[in-house]
Amino acid sequence: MIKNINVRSWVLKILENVTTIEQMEADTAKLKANACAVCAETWEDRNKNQTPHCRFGEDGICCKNCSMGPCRITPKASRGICGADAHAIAGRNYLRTIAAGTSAHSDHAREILHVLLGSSPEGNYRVRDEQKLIRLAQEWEIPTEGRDVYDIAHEVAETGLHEFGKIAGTQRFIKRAIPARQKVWHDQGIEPRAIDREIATSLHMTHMGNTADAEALVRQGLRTSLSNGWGGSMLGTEITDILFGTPTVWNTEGNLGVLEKDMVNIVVHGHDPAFSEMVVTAAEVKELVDYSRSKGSKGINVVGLCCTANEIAMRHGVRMAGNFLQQENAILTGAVEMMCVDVQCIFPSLSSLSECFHTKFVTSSPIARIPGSLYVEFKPETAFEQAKDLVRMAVDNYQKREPSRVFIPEHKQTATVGYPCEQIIKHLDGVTNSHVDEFGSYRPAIDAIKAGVLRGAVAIVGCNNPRVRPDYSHFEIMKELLKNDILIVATGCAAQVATKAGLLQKDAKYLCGAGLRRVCDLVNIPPILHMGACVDISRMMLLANGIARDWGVDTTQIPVVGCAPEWMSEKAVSIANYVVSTGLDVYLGIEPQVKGSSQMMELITQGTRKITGGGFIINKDPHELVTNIISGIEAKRTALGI
Ligand code: NFS
Ligand code: SF4
Repeated sequence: MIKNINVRSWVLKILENVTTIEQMEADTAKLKANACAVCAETWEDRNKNQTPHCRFGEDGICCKNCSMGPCRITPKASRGICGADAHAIAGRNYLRTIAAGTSAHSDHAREILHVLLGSSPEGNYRVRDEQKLIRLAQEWEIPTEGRDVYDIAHEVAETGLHEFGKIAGTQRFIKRAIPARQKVWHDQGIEPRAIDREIATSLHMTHMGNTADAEALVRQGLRTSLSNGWGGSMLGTEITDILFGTPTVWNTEGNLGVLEKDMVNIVVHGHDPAFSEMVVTAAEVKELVDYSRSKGSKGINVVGLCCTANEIAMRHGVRMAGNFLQQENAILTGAVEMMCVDVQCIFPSLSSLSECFHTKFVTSSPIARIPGSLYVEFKPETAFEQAKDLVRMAVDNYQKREPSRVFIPEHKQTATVGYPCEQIIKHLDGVTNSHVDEFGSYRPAIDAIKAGVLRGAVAIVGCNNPRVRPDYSHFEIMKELLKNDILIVATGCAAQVATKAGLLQKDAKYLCGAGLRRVCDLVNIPPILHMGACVDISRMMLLANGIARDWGVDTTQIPVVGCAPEWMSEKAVSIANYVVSTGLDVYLGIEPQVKGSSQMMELITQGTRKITGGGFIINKDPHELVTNIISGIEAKRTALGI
């Protein structure tokens, strides 16, 4: 009884401590006033101008794949000029989306592989996780005995780069999957070959005059997505860990309140940690910190945005300023001296918005050139010097800050982050004497699921999106799952919603059902495990695979599902497809743009189940979606007889 009263008072305390969506929205509204004061336009204004959206685009039934078109499917015109129907057009558009998403994640991995290829003991980039390097070399049968670490690193990098264009064979990482999954992929003809080949094949198939069969397009989509999830993204994650260290648990903070009134604020935004890691290191150089003090500031404050934030939070505890739809808000605080971006999810609007303030907007990659930005092409050989120059430039800019325009919202939350598979296993090992093999074991978690203490797990991933109330769906779904004893693993901008709300604190266990709360206590974890950036959804695939392996069942049987309540990018479509290919159901809060084809809708919600065992469940209402998730998890439990 006494215990219950304690729990209740803790629940009240944590509820008081949670930052609500309304509070986040109030901050955004105040920042919007800052925008109006300088006549700046934000995504809210542009969203209004774009609404209602073009229905043909929304339904996926506009084709501009040749210059006889564009063709649109209407009640009067059921086919394009070449005869392609709604199913062919929607299917082709969908496959192109997957190919683009795959290319983004995989090209990011390629860049990181080149950095590893150029790494050296005296250079800017070194091997930080030797153990992981050796393990990967052994997995790939690269000799390691008596060899120099950098010789091994360079051969691993070359071997990784061959995954993009290999002449024959399939992705090396698919051998990591349990045999049952490998068999599904083989039997269904969706084993991923060279990454670039799957992307090129997708573009070829969707060229005018090629595949018009929706199912064939969906199958190639699964295959291409697998070359991402069990290819490019997995490479990105592994090589990043080798170069910058496998993430460990850190206490950090998140939301715009991490910007400091009296410090030089530098925001790093994007995805490729090769750039942001250097900026973080440069900002710690004593000479530059002293220089910043000589300019009247209290020091240099580097914070992250979007997936870059996740990468550096998990490796250095660097604080996170926010997620996707907060990128303009960061500049609107008037307190950002410099925003440095690399690739992906960067609004081109940041450049004109920065001009309304003193902010320097720096682009660094030939992949993401934006007019009006200061372009400093980042090169691994000169990276550290370039980063120091940028930090110095940011310091010089501090005195140009206009104090009357500064508004830093006070909200920020503490967060415990950094749970890659290695950390999850380490924490589970801490509570059990069960047999643990070389790669560790998920058996304690499985036992908790079998006993019903934990009902299952949900991977909540993806962006936020103006199509719905930003962050709201994430927040509502997370709270409800926790109450229902369902553990959450999160990445990307979804993980940052949890950060901002305060749900990544260990005390968030008081919002959980009694079972999950006990697990959090025993294992000493928060109820939402931050697993990293979106490329790290490959970690989630290994997690699901490991659970299935230790359970002795196929991935499609375990009570683990994916959920992307507010996804927006092409990358997200590729991810959703490789999660489905891995056998898991994916719950979506935003409809994929294929509604104009009944065949495509049937294929993505039902058809893929016959191919991989997984499929999409789509529901625009977050409360209904979470009910769908819970019943989906319970149905998996029933089928397993637990
Ligand atoms: Ni993911 Fe990262 Fe965020 Fe969405 Fe963009 S930052 S790779 S795509 S918006 S979660
Ligand atoms: Fe129209 Fe066919 Fe050309 Fe597409 S490929 S634009 S449907 S003619």
